Amino acid sequence: MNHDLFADEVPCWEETLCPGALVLRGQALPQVESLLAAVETVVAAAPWRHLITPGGYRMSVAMSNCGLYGWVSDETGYRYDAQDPLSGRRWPAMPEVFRQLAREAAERAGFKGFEPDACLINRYEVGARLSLHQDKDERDYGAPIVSVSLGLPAVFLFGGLRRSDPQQRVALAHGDVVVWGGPARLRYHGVLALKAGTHPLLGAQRINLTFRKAR
Ligand code: MD6
Ligand code: FE
Repeated sequence: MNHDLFADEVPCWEETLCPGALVLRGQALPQVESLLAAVETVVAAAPWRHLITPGGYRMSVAMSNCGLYGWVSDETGYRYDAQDPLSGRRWPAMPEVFRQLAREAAERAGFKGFEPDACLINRYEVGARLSLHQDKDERDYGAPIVSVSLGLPAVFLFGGLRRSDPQQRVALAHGDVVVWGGPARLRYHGVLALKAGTHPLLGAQRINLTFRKAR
């Protein structure tokens, strides 16, 4: 752990999970109000929905997207799509405050020049979870993923390159940012069922923004 008091951006704790994966504790805190306002704007145009997995299950996490591409799932599989299947229109543009935060966090983790073209927005209500998976629908694994946690805390499961590898449990709190790339890019990960609680800004939910370079 390294207390980064002298960086010229936000002072925050950096925790390395493994080579290529870093938690930036509190990195998003200064922008929280604009981030939440931007989430509202996005979901006004592309409302929360529970996607269906290729196996036919309804996901407990509700999702939306912004940017050039959105991550979607249906009976035919997972994919990035330039259109919101609910409206047939393009996804809302990526808010500048999103893009800036993603770039700064990536740079801080050693990935300079990150240009996300997709932001998946996840909403967890109490009991919602995300089972162990790899992020592998993107074309270029050279770009990292940047993940921002807002609202109620959650336990992030962080495994290895095989599904059966042991997992670390990482508590992610409001304002924490995880950057994930290089040798860690294809590690399995998931989120345990959200525990009941009330966050002062978000109430009984957790919102996660994950930025990717999809194409
Ligand atoms: C979440 N995050 O935290 C879900 N993927 O709600 C992810 O699936 C994820 O946080 C890749 C890298 C970081 C992540
Ligand atoms: Fe993921």
